[in-house]
Amino acid sequence: MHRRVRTGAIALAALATVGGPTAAALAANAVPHASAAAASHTITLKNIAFNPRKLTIHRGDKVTWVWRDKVVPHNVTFKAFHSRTQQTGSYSVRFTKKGTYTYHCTIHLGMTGTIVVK
Ligand SMILES: [Cu+2]
Repeated sequence: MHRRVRTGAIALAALATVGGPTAAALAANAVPHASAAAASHTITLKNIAFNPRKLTIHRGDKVTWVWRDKVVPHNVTFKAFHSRTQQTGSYSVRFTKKGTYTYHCTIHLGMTGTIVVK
């Protein structure tokens, strides 16, 4: 995910430079902002597991869990917040503080995950 954001910033800078000095100046300003731009990540709940189980993101990024086990109910439970127990649908959280956040499904022992926010 980090690589994708950087590529976007470089592409934007290259594109803007073609437009002339004003655009180049804008691009110079745009790069630091682009590298800090929020990204979106998806974690699936499938085969009674979170995939990926561990995800590293940046502050401000959004994570969406998507239920894919159809008949098996799951939930996403952190210390301070949690999803509903459901069989389909999704649940999204935007992480605004650095830290390591562990979570689990209260129904299935061993169904655990970690979000690392840098
Ligand atoms: Cu579960």
